[in-house]
Amino acid sequence: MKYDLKEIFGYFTSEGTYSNGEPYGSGHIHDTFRVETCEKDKDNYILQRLNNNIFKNIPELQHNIERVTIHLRNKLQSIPGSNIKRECLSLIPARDGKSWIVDKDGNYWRMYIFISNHRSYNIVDSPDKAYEGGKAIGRFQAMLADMPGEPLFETIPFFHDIEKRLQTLNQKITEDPVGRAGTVGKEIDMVLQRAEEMKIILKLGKEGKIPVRITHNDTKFNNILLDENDKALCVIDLDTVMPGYVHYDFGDAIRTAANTAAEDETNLTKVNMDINLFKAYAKGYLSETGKTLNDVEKEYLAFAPKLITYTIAVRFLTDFIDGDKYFKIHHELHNIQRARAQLKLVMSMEEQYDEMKKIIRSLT
Ligand code: ADP
Ligand code: GN1
Ligand code: MG
Repeated sequence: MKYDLKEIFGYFTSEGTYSNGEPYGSGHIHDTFRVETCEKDKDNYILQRLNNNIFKNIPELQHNIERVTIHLRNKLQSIPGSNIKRECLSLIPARDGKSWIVDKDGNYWRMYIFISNHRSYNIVDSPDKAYEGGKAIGRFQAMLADMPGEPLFETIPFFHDIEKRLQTLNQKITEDPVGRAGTVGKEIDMVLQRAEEMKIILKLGKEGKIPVRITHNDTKFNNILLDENDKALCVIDLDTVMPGYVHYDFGDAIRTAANTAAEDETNLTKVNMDINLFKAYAKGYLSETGKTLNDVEKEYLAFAPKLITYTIAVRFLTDFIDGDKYFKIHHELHNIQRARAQLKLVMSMEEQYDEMKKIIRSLT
């Protein structure tokens, strides 16, 4: 093990004694470990080495998460029967009172209570699970709608700004730092052909037709934990909770909840959007938010999955051309494989777009 997890665990004010720590989950950004404690009646923990290459301001990032989790906890406290330790992330303070530490090598770490008996899915195989995911994100947005205070810090500026993402792609194609741009001409063409239509959400925002709300911005299905009965439990991975449009959360959730295959599937015939999973997620989501969204927000919900799937394809493609500096990869072609699968998913959504619009209309 590269890190002395026991020593790092010791910097935090945990209950229970360190027993062992192992890499955990399939996130693309941080190094995540599950720490088990010796005592059966004490919590286990998630210890994360934060990616401060991507998140440039860890104190502000952590401050956001502190504010968000305090607010969520207050809300949950007023709901009878809620289990705060499982329905909301709990940051564990370090011995100096901060919610993160810097180790002797300059690594940033934070610790959460491990949410016990959860289920996490990279691929969703039933409408019931998709529905529960929709409810979880809808409720999350609804609970944060009245968070007091200043707007949240933008942990990654222009995170879902497709105009900026396309500019970066073009810049990397020109620089071609590792000589890969020539090998992905087909994917670049597929992206450029669709560039104009993807700018509509930004345009609606600039015109004031859709409001900026507090959104999660990384609603990949494995960031939504379900309980042992596959019911909505907890939304995790709060690093990108910041001002945004609801379309970003809806789109990213559909990208993952309604994909019939893995995000990086190489057999592209397996990659499709399942319309029943789409419908179920939308139903769950709108059951919590239907009353608060305005008409324009609703009208463009069906468009959102195309936008976000396209945006993530652009980001994977850009990272491939840039020499894999951003996302964790497991082999040399991983990012281009991911980009291809996401582009195939965009095409599947395009084919079913009329049906998607009909479904949203029927639910709103
Ligand atoms: P990344 O940004 O790298 O995706 P996450 O914060 O999503 O990091 O954590 C990675 C994975 O660790 C999650 O997908 C989930 O499986 C698991 N995880 C994170 N926090 C918790 C928690 N408090 N309890 C249980 N599992 C967690
Ligand atoms: C990353 O952190 P994780 O693995 O849940 C990324 C998302 C992408 C996703 C693609 C901060 O999500 O934006 O959609 O990978 N998170 C960040 O799988 O960039
Ligand atoms: Mg994650």
